Amino acid sequence: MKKVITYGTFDLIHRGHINILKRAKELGDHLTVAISSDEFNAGKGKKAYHDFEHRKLILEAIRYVDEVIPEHNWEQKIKDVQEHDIDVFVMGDDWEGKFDFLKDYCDVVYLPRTVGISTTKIKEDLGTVKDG
Ligand code: C2G
Repeated sequence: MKKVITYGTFDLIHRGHINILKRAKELGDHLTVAISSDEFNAGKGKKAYHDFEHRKLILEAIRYVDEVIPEHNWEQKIKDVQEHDIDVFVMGDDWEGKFDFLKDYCDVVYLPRTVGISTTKIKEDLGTVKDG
């Protein structure tokens, strides 16, 4: 079984998230999503609208997602790849090159971002405060 993993906040789920989850799943047979904890998000300077449990609930309902695990820090990726027997690591290409250190442990694939949509754009369009 070919296992794929991807990481993210996945707040206010939109077609950009769905596209990358769909395409990540197409690269294997099983997709694990590591979803950022609220504390880790604070470290990324992000405040998600939906808290961790709510974002996890939504991700688990998406047909392309087989397993959801928490992302607590930047350092856990190698351990996650080893412990979950991951073959392919996938991220949007806004992260191009940032996770190449994982090439010693699995395939690393950066996929083009979906243009024209983002959680920040949704918040701005709704007139809530921009969260950076
Ligand atoms: N994404 C995309 N197209 C968009 C928006 C997001 O392809 N229009 C992708 C991002 O490239 C990322 C995933 O969707 O691969 C999740 O995006 P975010 O929830 O914004 O996650 P991020 O803040 O990039 O956190 O350790 C990695 C971090 O947790 C990634």
